[in-house]
Amino acid sequence: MEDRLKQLQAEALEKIEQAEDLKTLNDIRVAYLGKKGPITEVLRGMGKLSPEERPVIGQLANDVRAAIQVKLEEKQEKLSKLEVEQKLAAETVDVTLPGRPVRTGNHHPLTAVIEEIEDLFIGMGYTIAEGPEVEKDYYNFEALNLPKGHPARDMQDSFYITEEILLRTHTSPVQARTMEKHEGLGPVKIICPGKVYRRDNDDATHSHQFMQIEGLVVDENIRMSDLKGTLEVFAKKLFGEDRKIRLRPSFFPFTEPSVEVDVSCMCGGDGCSVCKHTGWIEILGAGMVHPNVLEMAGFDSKKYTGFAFGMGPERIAMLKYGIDDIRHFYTNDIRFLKQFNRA
Ligand code: 2NL
Repeated sequence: MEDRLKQLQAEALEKIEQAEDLKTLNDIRVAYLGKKGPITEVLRGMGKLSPEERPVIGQLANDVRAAIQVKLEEKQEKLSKLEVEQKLAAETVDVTLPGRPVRTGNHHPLTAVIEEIEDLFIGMGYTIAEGPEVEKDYYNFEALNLPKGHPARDMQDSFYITEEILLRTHTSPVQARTMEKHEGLGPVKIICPGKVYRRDNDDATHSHQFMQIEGLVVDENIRMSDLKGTLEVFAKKLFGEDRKIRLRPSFFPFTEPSVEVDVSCMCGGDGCSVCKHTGWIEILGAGMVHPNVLEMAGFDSKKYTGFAFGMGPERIAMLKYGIDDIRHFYTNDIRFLKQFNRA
């Protein structure tokens, strides 16, 4: 029995020495020291021994158990440490690596330009007005001094829903509706941004769907000089304080007189491809609201006068950012869109 115990001790210590992980170590503990283990078995069989042998074997069995226990604890500590070290080595983080950049979105360049223009006019006391894209012939044409059969209608061919309902060809119907709501009482001072539609063939500078921003001021004593001063402030704020504007006579059915408005080119008049060597770039159309338009909207044209202007944000954005094809705004190429990240 003595030999058996010594053999068990040697065997257990050897296995413990060779254990490579905590699970194996626990298996060894259960196998040798557990209730069904060989040492417990030896102790149970003590009754069969002679009284002289009993204390000797008892002592030895306890010593063997203690020796195995001590060895187990030593090895467990070693393996635990090793496990932590391996874990740390595997999870090493290089804190000096640069972080991943945070990806942020940005406004569409058209939205950015429209909002910039809106803010500029809000700063001059205007409010923003919006209206339907599916519009009545009356508000899109008739109320703007374009009766049925008027030749100027040909320039703004639309998409028709019915004979009397169409997709608006400009944002002017929003202004006509707003004036009507005022019931002949000024002042009206609004900016109307929105989507408009025209039957047209798409190319680098034309689109059947595009954006427009129109402005309208109606009050007593509104004069051409008010229009000119307003547009001068607008052009300088949008393109730079060193820019000038110039008005050329033009025609629109809803304004009289009508003007075409140019901003001086950034080339300073030396001549470049943007201004086609003229030193001037056309940016919008404008004029004094036609008395017929005021009267149809319920204003007394002897008491009230007004000015109005209209521009295309696509064209403004193309000039501001040097974009060469209007279709870039609608085709959603992320490489194009990402370039217009405002600070
Ligand atoms: C252009 C020209 C213009 C207007 C729009 C307007 C609206 C009302 C009354 C009178 Cl309700 N006028 N709008 C006036 C002149 C020019 O737009 O070239 N737009 C892109």
